[in-house]
Amino acid sequence: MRDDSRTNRRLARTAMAFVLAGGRGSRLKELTDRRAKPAVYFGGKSRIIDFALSNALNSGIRRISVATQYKAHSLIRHLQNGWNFFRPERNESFDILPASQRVAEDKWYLGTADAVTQNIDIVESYAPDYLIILAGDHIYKQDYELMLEQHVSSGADVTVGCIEVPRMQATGFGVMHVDENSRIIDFVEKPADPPAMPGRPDIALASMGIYIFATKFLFDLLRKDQEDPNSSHDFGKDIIPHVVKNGKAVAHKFSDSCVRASTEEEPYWRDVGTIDAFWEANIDLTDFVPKLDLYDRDWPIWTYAEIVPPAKFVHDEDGRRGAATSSLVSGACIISGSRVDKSLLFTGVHVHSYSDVEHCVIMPYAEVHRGAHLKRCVIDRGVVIPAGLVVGEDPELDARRFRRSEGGVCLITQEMIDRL
Ligand code: ADQ
Ligand code: ADP
Repeated sequence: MRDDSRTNRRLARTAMAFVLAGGRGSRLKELTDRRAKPAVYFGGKSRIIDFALSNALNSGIRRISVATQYKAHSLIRHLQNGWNFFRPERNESFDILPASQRVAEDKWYLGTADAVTQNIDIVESYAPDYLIILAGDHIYKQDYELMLEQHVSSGADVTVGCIEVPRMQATGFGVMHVDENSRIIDFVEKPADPPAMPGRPDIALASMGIYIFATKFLFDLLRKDQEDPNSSHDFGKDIIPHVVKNGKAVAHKFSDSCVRASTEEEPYWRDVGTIDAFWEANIDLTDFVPKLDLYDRDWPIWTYAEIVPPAKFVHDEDGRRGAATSSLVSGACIISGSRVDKSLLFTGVHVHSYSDVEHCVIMPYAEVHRGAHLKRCVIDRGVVIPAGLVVGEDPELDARRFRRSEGGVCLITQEMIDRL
């Protein structure tokens, strides 16, 4: 049974989630050539943005805005297909806000804060008391109602979600110092030499890029920021450091609101910003007991899924078994006379006879022709793998043909196959 704070959801109903989904995610290389990082497939069935959106929905939030910019077509199509069930007559809203030069003819969204500033009129028309600013590109499960409760009871001007990370990994994050009351006393965006937590030389306290503000407080700040010629109009670079210096910024520990089966379970939050991190977070889901539970019916990850026939596993005409073990296989997949192990197959993937697929993430409607041997690959949507292709045996050959990561994972797109 959930306790009262989880069933009342009073604060969540007065809040709007504003999801920043405009970044490219350039470290994902060719995976984000044609789609923004939030639209990249994850977990056998979903897209990355579904996690932040599902968290908002499961937290009781019924007003959501998504700001898009870079290569937004695939993302917008996904949102229109899967997230179209909000109803104005129930005081719900779901707005897709493409950077469309709303403020001036020559201005796209200049930074993350500007993505909010340019839509102040739209947000104000719904009059939410609180704004929860989220990034659309992280994998985690979090109950934002609990973070809202802390925000209100602490009297903070801004509450920043934070997580402990190994110090050397903190160079890509905002890093903060907090006092004994969790008040943020210092905040540096992407420091080259991240400051450690007191008494813990190997750990830094990193911002998750999740912020809660009272709407009015934030909009006053954004209007001032818009006039500031020295501002880059970014939350991490400008807005948060400004509040830390001139107001009351408070840190909210992810472990206080992350959704998990028991407090023994480690809080799970992943950036999946690189090919290696992306591959690993996907393949981890094939573990006997994965660190991220996609099967928790109390905290479902909603997505758009096409209505397709079931996955099918068949003996081929020579009587070879078609089987998948320790794998996540979506609808409309056909595995015929081949072996699939420790892999994720999204909708409509075909694996033909005599093939061997291991530790692979295969996106929708890709096809693996006969006798291919694939290990540690990420295969983009619709890629046709030619018969007999071998990947994962010869690192030098792989690096010449495909995008081979530091961790030895090969990203394969159709353009790379066409060049073979
Ligand atoms: P980064 O993730 O590096 O750091 P950024 O690239 O600005 O910050 O992206 C934040 C979010 O905004 C992403 O979801 C991205 O897709 C989106 N975004 C980027 N530019 C946008 C634009 N012009 N319009 C709309 N959306 C846009 C931030 C914080 C750090 C924090 C990390 C946590 O600045 O302090 O530690 O997030 O990952
Ligand atoms: P998704 O991201 O949903 O998997 P696709 O990979 O089919 O979608 O396409 C991503 C984006 O690239 C879409 O905006 C689509 O319109 C565009 N696109 C798809 N195929 C091509 C192509 N061959 N050339 C140019 N753009 C394409």
